[in-house]
Amino acid sequence: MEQRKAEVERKTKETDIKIVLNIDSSEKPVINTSLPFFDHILYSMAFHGGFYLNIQASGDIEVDPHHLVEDTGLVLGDAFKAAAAVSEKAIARFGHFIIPMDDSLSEVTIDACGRPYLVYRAEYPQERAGNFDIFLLKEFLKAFSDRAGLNLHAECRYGENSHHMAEALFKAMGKALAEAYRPFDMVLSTKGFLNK
Ligand SMILES: [Mn+2]
Repeated sequence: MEQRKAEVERKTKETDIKIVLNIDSSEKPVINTSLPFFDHILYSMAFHGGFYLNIQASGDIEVDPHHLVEDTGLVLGDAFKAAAAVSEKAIARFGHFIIPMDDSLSEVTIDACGRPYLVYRAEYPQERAGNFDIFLLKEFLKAFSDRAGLNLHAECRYGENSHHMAEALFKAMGKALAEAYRPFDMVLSTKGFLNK
């Protein structure tokens, strides 16, 4: 099977983002968003998902990191869509993982069906991880699921530490993505096709 790779660039007045994704390579990820905690969890996601991800992102974070975080989600969603389209082969479609991290337990369930829908549940005890506004993760997940065409259920079930909760969530997302995009021998739809 041809490797499912994509390179997507998006430049606006607010942000400049370049992402290279290879679903079929476990080469070490390289993440530079200028937001250290965001880098940390995106790295964990790709590393544990076993896919190659290179993100080079910059933007008007002095205004508010909101633009950068949301736009990174948009471009990553586009990258998954484009990379998956490289191969005609069907995918497993569903992925589910629950990951603990000390006090925290987080869960991600994915249907890579082409129809976006996000359910996100997280009650973080601290508003920040490092100096990162933890509430921005919702913007990322929404943008990502919209553009990748994922039904994404992301839930931090419980935890005492926002860093652990988010990190466990992104590890679970990496593993669930890897499972959902695993090549599969038949198209898993009773309609006979998926518009991935
Ligand atoms: Mn950590």
